[in-house]
Amino acid sequence: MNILDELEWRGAINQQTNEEGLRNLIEEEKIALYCGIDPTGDSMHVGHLIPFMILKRFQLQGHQPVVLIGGGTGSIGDPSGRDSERTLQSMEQIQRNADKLSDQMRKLFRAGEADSGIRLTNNNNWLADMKFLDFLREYGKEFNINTMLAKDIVSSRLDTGISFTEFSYQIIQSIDFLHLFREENVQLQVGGSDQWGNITAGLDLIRRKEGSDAEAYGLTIPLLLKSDGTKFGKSAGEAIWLDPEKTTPYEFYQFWFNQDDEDVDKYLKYFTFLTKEEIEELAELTKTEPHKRAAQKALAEEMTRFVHGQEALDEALTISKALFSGDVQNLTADQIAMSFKDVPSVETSAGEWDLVEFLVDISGIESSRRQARESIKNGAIYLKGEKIQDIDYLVDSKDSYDGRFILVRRGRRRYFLVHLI
Ligand code: 545
Repeated sequence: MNILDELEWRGAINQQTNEEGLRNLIEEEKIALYCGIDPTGDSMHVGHLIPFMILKRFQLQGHQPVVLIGGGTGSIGDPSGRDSERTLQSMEQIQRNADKLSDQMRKLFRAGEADSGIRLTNNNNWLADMKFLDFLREYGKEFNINTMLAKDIVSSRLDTGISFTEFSYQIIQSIDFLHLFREENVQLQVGGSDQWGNITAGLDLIRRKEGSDAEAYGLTIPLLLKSDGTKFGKSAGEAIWLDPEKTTPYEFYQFWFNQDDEDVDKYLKYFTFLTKEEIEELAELTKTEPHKRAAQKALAEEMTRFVHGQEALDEALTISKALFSGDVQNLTADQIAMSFKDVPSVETSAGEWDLVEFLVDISGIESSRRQARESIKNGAIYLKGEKIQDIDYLVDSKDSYDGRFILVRRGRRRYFLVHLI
């Protein structure tokens, strides 16, 4: 299947600047394409992943992907999709974030390995030393204020206000596209639908500088919504991060595994590299034997393997199995150590506590005594797999595994580990 037809089938195209032009170009030759990310945070979450997976899909068809880390643009911050001005971050913070994001990208795309071919670049390289008068003479002159004001990114902020700094953001992202077009032969920029204004601004700049027949294109992907209309990518209000320190591989696995039947087919198309045939087969299984959750299992396995690797996936599967059987009483201390090494944990010296104290002060599982008492009464607290509803219960080494760990469960599947030292 042609890459654009494939993206269409996967539901991964929102808007294109010139569908026919891009189609013809791709039929004739292999192209270079890019997507950028600003180091305004220290990790991607699952929502950021999609455009980069599209780069990967192009790569699998022989095209050349370029991942741009926005060390320069990130020092300003994209106003897209925000209703208020950002606070500037320190250059040191941005640099730290950029390093982390670069590592994440390298890991994801196995940069450096023979088959990867992904190029990483940082726009700080060409933006940082640009002189202000050069900026105004070379680029500012090409931008029409009325056009800039009409972009959603800016027009949506005219009521609440936007600084000259954030207003200028679209110019610097445009300079990137022009730079990569000139220096790396990049002819396509991909991004989320919030990037449409920045991408088209870049195309305008390329045409003004390189002539109206310069061949460059833009493609955006749709904002992903769940079938219930809420935003995709959060679990219990928390973002699902790619950084294993922020979202453990086990939690990551569970996030995908817990998707609804209504959504799972869409996500398999959108996120995985499974083929059309494989995905259609899984969709059929969701209809005929939904209780087996074969599609969710495939989705969770594919995604965990892609982001964290096979070993982390195996670990997540081991933990899931133990937790779903509920049979944690019979696990050994060593098995607990292995299976629960990814769940939140604290250390404390051995002792004897009343349950409320244990939940609030020792483990920090509950944020207040009132909340702790409520959880206990509601039957949400389990020690070593057993529900404890006695407010006066005394917690001590009898509740532990070999005096080494106390395993607490809160609600259906939140586990915590207290290490006794
Ligand atoms: C900068 C310079 C360029 C090209 C692109 C950029 C970045 C772009 C932007 N993108 C978003 C982003 O989020 C911050 C992540 C923090 C870890 O702001 N101006 O950097 C997101 N992007 C991925 C998708 C997006 C977008 O990285 O495009 O739509 C989210 O899905 O919001 O030359």
